[in-house]
Amino acid sequence: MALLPILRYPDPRLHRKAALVTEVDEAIRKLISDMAETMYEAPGIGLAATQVDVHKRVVVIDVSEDKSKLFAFINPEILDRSGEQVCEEGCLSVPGIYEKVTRSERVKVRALDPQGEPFTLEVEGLLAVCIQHEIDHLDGKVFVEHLSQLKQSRIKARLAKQARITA
Ligand code: GNR
Ligand code: NI
Repeated sequence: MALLPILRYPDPRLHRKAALVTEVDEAIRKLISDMAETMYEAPGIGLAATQVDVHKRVVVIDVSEDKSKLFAFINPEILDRSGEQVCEEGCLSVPGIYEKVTRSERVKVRALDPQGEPFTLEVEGLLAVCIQHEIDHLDGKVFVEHLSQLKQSRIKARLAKQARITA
């Protein structure tokens, strides 16, 4: 197990598009276990490989209260979506910033599990928000890019100021 450093917005590496995993092997299982440890330690409810500078389509999520329901998604795809919900989102790559984002209320996801077996899952609520947020990361998109240009510039200014204070 290992803790992995998390990239911070506006790092250009957060905008890379992650590649499909072609073989689910020990290296991918090790990545999943390191990502889970990093997510729990942060703490966060999800983490995409892009955020730890690994540009492969791998996501971990645990939205349970007691951190007992870990999901791993390899090559996740949204097959179907319906409804709308607004959730105040945060991101481990954009620390201290919370903004409302509108996303689908329900999504049907297909992915491979850590054994390389395909599965589909229908989810709603926070788990659905989180899967959409993580798949965006794999496509090089950070949640603030759902906001207006004005909000994005304000967030960049706020983060730059924070960075000067903590430097
Ligand atoms: O920890 C996280 N919390 C969160 C809250 C609302 C909507 C999405 C998220 S995901 C975030 C962890 C993260 O940055 N995942 O990429
Ligand atoms: Ni995020």
